[in-house]
Amino acid sequence: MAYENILFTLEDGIATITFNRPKALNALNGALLDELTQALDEVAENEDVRVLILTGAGEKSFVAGADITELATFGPLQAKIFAQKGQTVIGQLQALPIPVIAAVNGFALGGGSEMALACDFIYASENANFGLPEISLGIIPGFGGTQRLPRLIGANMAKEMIFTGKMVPAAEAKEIGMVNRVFSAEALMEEARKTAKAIASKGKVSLRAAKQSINRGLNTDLATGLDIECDAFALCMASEDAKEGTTAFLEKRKAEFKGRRQ
Ligand code: CO8
Repeated sequence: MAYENILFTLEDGIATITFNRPKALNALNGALLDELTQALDEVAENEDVRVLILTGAGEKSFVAGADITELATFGPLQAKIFAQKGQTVIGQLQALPIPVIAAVNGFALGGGSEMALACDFIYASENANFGLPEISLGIIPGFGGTQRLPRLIGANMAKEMIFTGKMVPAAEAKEIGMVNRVFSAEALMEEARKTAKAIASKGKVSLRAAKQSINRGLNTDLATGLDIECDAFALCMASEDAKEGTTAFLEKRKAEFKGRRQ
């Protein structure tokens, strides 16, 4: 379908969703969130998609947060509906069975940081800045920031970011474990695509099992997590991918995964 607030491309199994409101630094309004919901449905339903990359249009911003022009008009009920809409679509993003990379090319503030936090990992450009500035607006993060950030970087670091609302530049975000790698602005998308391509060459079934094991295990105790891993491992062994991967190793050739869902 045609989108107005995002761009959607698919090439060699790698889908890219680009937040596309550069004049408002790609701020998230209701219309954009609705389009993102539809695009994520498209991604989930299309078996050809192996990896998803999220990025922002223009050179300045990934996403500068929720659209404050829209936010400022909300009463409590509208705010709740908007927060639920954001949390639902970000939950949908996190629940995608395929790997998702955030390529953060500039500001990732408020809902922008929260969007990136729901991806599997973050690559950033040197000029990227992360932050949860809601406290300076008299509100708090409402798209999962108070929950996902402490799970990633620890409660104390997350509290410092959320209580001060300060921006954290890319290099520091890498140091505290929020970002995996930092590249020049020019190299960011190429590097994200290179990694996406390497991941896309692996088996779809085992990628899905690994992602689900990690995500479900993070929210449980070790013993339960290990049970989840055992079950996922056993299911993998029933897949064509596992047959191909192990046979290819024994035949001393490169595995060719079909990427079929089973
Ligand atoms: N919403 C709407 N418009 C925005 C936003 C935004 N979040 N951010 C920037 N813009 C607009 C500016 O208004 C400006 O528009 P115009 O040219 O028409 O005046 C344009 O983008 C360019 O911005 P600036 O001129 O301000 O650019 P600078 O380089 O000077 O500054 C900053 C860039 C630092 C990013 C600055 O724009 C800024 O501080 N933006 C706001 C960042 C922010 O506070 N984000 C958090 C929003 S709240 C949030 O995300 C909560 C999520 C959960 C909500 C759930 C509850 C309902």
